[in-house]
Amino acid sequence: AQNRGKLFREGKYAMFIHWGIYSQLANTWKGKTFYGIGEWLMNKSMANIPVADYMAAAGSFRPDHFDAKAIVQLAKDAGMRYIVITSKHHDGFSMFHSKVNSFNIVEATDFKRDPMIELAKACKEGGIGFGFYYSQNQDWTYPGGNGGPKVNAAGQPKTFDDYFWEKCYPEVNQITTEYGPIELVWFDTPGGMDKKYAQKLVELVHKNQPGAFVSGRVGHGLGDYSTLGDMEVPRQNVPGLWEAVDVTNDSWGYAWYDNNWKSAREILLRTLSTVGRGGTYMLNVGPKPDGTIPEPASLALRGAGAWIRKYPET
Ligand code: JFZ
Repeated sequence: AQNRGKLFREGKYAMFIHWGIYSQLANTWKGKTFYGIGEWLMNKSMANIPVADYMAAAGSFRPDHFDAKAIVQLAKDAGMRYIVITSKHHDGFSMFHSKVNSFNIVEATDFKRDPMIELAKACKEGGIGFGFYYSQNQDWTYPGGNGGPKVNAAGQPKTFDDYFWEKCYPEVNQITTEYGPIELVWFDTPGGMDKKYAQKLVELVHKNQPGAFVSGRVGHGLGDYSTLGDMEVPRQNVPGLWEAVDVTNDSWGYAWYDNNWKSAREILLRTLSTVGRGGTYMLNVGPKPDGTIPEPASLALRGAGAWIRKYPET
């Protein structure tokens, strides 16, 4: 479609949000702090949390101060044109009211709200775009997902194909039909996922959302654009349609000790370094356990935004 990925192509600057149960845990488990990217906390490489224990931790997820309008206002003040948020990360927790996975924010927490409905609505009202991150290959809690249990609760073997058709495909169908028009689906870490699965996802997104892009990390060269390595800001020109993804501090998901905040000036320079070379810059914020954006991040975003918004596109 001619208008596919309009805001990606024209907007040039987006907010990325990594938010999940891991935000609540903030890189601690059983009183111990782990150092690394927060959304990987349960992984073997970090706290190595058993699936049942991690799933039980959803019960304490209570981001009561989550305010979709405030986040949209922040993105607008920053000069950003759309927001992309984790609908499901590698931990398999659905941050929306999933129809196929009860390990979701409405059914497995006391919070009970579907924040994606709130955010989609706030973006629409605020006149900015919206999109979803979805971890299609890695799923560490659903039987058959890459990195997940190999058997179900009844001890029966489960394959990737089972995971794909029972969870991944229906969830991607849901996020591309129930939250209004979206800008893109940001798939990630394709690993060894078979091409036939990537093809199914690309077809599904393009069918349900003719205006939406599919990120390059769907794999097999099937995406609509490419993404540089994480936190990499180019110092040379890069060909094609591409983006750089970056963080306001060091971790995507909230980590309590991570105070390595970029200044407004650094954010501005990194935005210019990307946009000036023809790319789109997507910059991450990680909500705190209460659901609000850390103050140093919002200060820096607004500082850079004050300059960016002085020069509106004509
Ligand atoms: C992935 C995720 O594993 C991570 O948790 C986060 O969501 C990030 C945005 O994406 O990590 C990657 C994926 C690709 C590269 C590096 C880290 N890469 O291509 O350099």
